Amino acid sequence: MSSDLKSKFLEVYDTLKSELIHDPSFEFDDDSRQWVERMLDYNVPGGKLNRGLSVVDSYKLLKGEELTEDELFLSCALGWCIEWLQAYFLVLDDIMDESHTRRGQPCWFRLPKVGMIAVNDGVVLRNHIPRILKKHFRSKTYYVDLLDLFNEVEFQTASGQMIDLITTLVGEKDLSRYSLSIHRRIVQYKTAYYSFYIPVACALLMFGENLDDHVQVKDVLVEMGVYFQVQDDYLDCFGAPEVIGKIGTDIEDFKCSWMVVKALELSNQEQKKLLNENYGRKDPASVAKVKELYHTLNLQGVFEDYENKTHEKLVKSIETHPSKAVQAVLKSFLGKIYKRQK
Ligand code: GPP
Ligand code: MG
Ligand code: MG
Ligand code: MG
Repeated sequence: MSSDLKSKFLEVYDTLKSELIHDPSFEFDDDSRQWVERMLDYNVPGGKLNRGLSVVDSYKLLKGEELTEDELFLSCALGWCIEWLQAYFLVLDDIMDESHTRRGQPCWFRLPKVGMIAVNDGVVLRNHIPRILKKHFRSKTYYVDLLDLFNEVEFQTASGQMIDLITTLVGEKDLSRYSLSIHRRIVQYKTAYYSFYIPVACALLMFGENLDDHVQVKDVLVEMGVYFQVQDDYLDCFGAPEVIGKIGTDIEDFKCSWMVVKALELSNQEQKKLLNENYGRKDPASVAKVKELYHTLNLQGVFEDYENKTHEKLVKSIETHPSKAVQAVLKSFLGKIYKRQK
């Protein structure tokens, strides 16, 4: 990714932000304008921007030649809609997961002045997306398809988040319910569609394609998304907080994480007992015992093996695609996440 493209991308952020805080449908005063600006700057642009930049990247690869100024702006704007979607999900996810840090700073709701105003900020972030789309895409033939795409993906993500949350219900803590198939169902919905499918789908729509003709692309991207969330589950436990920018909470939150599912698969009776007694507890001693068991079971090695095999499978499956341009889009996306440390 060229630094030129990244600075262009960030320039478009400033334009979109300025349009939103001068939206004539609301009578902004200084306080409300300042709040929105600060909220956006805190939550929208501070991540890796992989999802957003992938729209531009993918569109370029599909077109096969330099983009016009207009195409560049529009693909950046679509990329930002995905970053807005991500910000909306993360602001709310951090409340639900009782997280402490995100992108190297306190979670938005942890700021004393913010608290539960963050819930409404999540709703505001979500509502910015159709406003951006209306302003810049209303006259496009693919406008309805774009709106439909964002609606579908939001529904899928919220449904995945729902199963992520209801499988952990307090009082019913029962690890025997956790399996690889339940894990897959959760992560396919809560992560894969919004992180992997939607950026490429946006580029395809902008390129004039019909998404019904790209089921194979969708399937590969969903597989990549599952792999990405397995990495996220691994990093929650074994990642360095100063690198990933967040402190893991999956053990405390009794999450159906890939780590605990693998640990259950590999544990003997005694080790299962240790998990049952310590998984899902907030006290640091219990968390340390669970992590120690993960070490004993060599989950790092198990993960490495999974990562290598999955990468190989994904490359093979990408190479069966008839279009070289589409192959390049998928490979570029895979290259961005393979062996990621954050
Ligand atoms: C990632 O789960 C999933 C999301 C951020 C989707 C949230 C969806 C909503 C409808 C709010 P995670 O909790 O493992 O992510 P992280 O590790 O980044 O907190
Ligand atoms: Mg979370
Ligand atoms: Mg979560
Ligand atoms: Mg996580």
